[in-house]
Amino acid sequence: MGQIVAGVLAPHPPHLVYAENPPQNEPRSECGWEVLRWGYESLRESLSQIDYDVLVVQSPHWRTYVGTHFLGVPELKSKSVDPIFPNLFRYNYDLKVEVPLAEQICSRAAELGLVTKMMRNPDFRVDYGTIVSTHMLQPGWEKPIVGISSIGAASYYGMDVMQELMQKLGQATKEVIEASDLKVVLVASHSLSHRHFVKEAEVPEDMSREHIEHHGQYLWDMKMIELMKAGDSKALFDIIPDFTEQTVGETESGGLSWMLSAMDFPTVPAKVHAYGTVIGTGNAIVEWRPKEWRPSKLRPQTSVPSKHEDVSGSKA
Ligand code: 2X7
Ligand code: FE2
Repeated sequence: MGQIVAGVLAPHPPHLVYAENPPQNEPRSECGWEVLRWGYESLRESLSQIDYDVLVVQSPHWRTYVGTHFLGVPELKSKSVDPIFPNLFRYNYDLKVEVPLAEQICSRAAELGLVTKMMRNPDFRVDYGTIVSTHMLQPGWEKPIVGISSIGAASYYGMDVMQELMQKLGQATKEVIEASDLKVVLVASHSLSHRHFVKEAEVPEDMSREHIEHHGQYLWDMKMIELMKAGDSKALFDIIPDFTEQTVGETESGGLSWMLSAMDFPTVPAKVHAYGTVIGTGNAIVEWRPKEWRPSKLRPQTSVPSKHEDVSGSKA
């Protein structure tokens, strides 16, 4: 019987791949963002202890405006260049897609009322969000992926509409995986708070320049992490619209909402492998094992950050 064996929050700043100097990426770095890279190392070690067949990755940087799209070509090979940071990320990828699983999630989501579409263009350029998260999880690209786009519903309609859509997409994902014979790791590829610097340091990996862009967004990130560690997924899901508004959160893409829904709102505590900033954004590397970990004794505080709660007027 198929199963979601883990869900991970796996942020995709291209800086992390740049700092690792893998053979696939052209630019070279001296160092950088070690806490996050070591967090990915710890997550890889953890995932290496479980048996899984496929990574299902949802990315904010494959933005579709009409419906949710799914990669529908068995092999995709090209160069991915980050449009904002071409100096850091020019990555040659060669990946495999688990098309039948993608097709089934696509159909089931449509039955539940979502607009969906399979992407069949063999020359399609895969976005850097999908590539960075997948690379950091498995630099050797051993397992195939299912790639899911992020619909622009949060900006078209609002976060509440997005939450509803992601709840349904999560339900479709869960039903299809459980009816399959596959063991799956879900990947929500995004940062948490997303206010960022508008000027890059002369040496991008100069860590004396790296810090959170705004203290208020840091407090919101900590609130989210506290709920993850407490295993309170329902409260976490409910706070996502406010979090997104206050921190210009990349949660706007729906990845975390989709993943929590697909995991049926786990009450087990999540394991936080790392938290760190990249050009001022907040990034957490987090793992849920829906079935294995015991419920947390940690109780979250009920209030959201108070002293610095309103960060909406800040300079981002
Ligand atoms: O896409 C990103 C991101 N989410 C965070 C930080 C830096 C760059 O790119
Ligand atoms: Fe991003």
